[in-house]
Amino acid sequence: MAEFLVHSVPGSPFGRAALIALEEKGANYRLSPVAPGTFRSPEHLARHPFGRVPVLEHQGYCLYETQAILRYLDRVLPDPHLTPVEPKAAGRMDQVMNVSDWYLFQGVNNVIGFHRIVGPRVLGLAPDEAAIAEAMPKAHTVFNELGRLLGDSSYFAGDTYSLADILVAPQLDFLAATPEWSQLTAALPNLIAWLERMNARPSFKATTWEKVAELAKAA
Ligand SMILES: N[C@@H](CCC(=O)N[C@@H](CS)C(=O)NCC(=O)O)C(=O)O
Repeated sequence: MAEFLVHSVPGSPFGRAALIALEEKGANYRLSPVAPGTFRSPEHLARHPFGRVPVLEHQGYCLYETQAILRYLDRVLPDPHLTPVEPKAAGRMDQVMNVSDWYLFQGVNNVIGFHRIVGPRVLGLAPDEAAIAEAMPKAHTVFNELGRLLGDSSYFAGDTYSLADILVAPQLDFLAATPEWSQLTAALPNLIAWLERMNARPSFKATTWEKVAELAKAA
């Protein structure tokens, strides 16, 4: 029996971050797919009262909120350690994780990613061009700030690959599949190169939308 159970859905950037962390740590895990349309079912609301994914189960312990899941996994599976020890690097990691949740997801990916990818691909909806155009100024602000925070470093926390890279990369990879990506990254070659490096990692290759869809089918 798998040690960790992840309730998620193929394509979810938050769910992917949890799966990437498990892959990085070589953990024994299983995906429990949450079918579209069942996020607010009594069964799923019992796990996640806000009706979202992912949810992690481990030894009878149930945890939602991706940052909490990532930090929990880093505590129970400390090898390789994905939180820098040096305080300034750890502070940068925490900052970037909050930028990801508060500014990159809210108002950028949940608008542009939703209308360009989730709507058409999952729900059969046409993109809302007005909503996308309205989100672009905020998207530019967030991208420019992420580019500034990354600077010439290999990773967001500096020299160390960390939970910040794991949380941000699935969000940016989602946006990389939209026509807005080239405009948003036109002056940010460092962000493009960083995402390419992330996508080359085995943990990222193992958790693409297609790979997670295969796991969901096999579950
Ligand atoms: N704060 C949550 C956000 C999770 C989230 O928004 N997940 C999306 C999928 S990527 C979701 O479940 N959306 C369902 C909905 O909005 O109804 C976390 O960090 O886990």
